[in-house]
Amino acid sequence: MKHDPIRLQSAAVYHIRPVLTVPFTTSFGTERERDTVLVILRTADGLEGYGECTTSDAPLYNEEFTEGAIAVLNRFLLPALGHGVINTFDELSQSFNTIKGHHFPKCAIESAYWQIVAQQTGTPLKTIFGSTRDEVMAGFSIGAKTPEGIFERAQAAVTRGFKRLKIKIWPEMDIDAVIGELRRQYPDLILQVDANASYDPFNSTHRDQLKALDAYNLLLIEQPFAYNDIYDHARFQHETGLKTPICLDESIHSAEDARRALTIWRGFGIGERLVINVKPPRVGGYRESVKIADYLHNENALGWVGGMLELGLGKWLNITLASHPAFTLPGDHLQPQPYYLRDIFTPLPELSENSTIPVPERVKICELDYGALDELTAQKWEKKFNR
Ligand code: OSB
Ligand code: MG
Repeated sequence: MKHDPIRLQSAAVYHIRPVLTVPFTTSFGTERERDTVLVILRTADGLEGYGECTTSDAPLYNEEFTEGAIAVLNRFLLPALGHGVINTFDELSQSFNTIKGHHFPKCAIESAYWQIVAQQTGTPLKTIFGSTRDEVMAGFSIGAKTPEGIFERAQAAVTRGFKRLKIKIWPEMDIDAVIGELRRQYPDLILQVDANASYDPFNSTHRDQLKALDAYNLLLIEQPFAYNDIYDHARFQHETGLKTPICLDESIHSAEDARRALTIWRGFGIGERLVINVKPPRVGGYRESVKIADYLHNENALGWVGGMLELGLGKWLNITLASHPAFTLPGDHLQPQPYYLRDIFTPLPELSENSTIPVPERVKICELDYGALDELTAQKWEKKFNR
């Protein structure tokens, strides 16, 4: 995407604490209030771009966490922008090249960059991302602790029109009492589960529990094993003959990882039973996400866009990315109620007919409510670029 040089005037980092309307439980814990980061880039000619760094207060999903991300932003990523002139995407990306990992804060800066490019060139992000569809399928990721909580949220979602639900699972859960019961209550619903790395591929009880999931006609089983494993996932599927596709979330950090995974699954002759969950923060940005999408599309492999409990902005960007032709499965874009008591972005996505969301064509994807931002801000840092 060609654009005039972007001349940054300042970059601001906000440590924010948005409060979830409903607590979110996964195999690694429960979150009520998020402890996360917003980045704002401002240009000399008055454009603003925003970026969510969707880390949490503790490194429980993967290695990244909020204080670490803030340190990396202030000490390494923003200083790597030098005098704040960005001529091309490649230039931005190269300035981060030597800084290993820390994909969440890199993604936040890239998010802000693309919004500035969109406004400067008058191009919708949908066009920039190479997306084609006008609407995307949305599902709801249920993070409830108890079976009653899961049934209650499932009922609310089905009533609201959701056609796809994702349920968090872990080894101590009575799977038949929860997943089996949901399947019996809703025979036609698209159902999938997410274990967030809570099973052990060498534990025979765990193996039997996972194999038993084949009985419930699930769309996929997300990340049963270690957050940094690819191979053991594939080998388990091959050895047990598990029919339900395995979806990798935590362990995919790049297009290279997606290629490695598909190569391993194909090596076992089970390529059609691999699914890739793409999350821009985890892979270090939107350009890398599109690269994965292009790869999956070329290889005829399955993918979808996951979520990290984003605020309005991150959800709009995920929805826009999800309209890429590679992403044929529903994404974690919405809940039956708003995610947050107070969001800092407007408008927020909403569910339309058939469990879909229209993909925005606007050049400015959403507005930032500075009043709300102030209220949620714990601490703020600002860097001025001097030329
Ligand atoms: O594993 O997909 C996950 C939220 C936080 C961390 C990890 C995950 C999730 C979700 C929520 O499942 C998806 C959403 O944003 O609705
Ligand atoms: Mg997941």
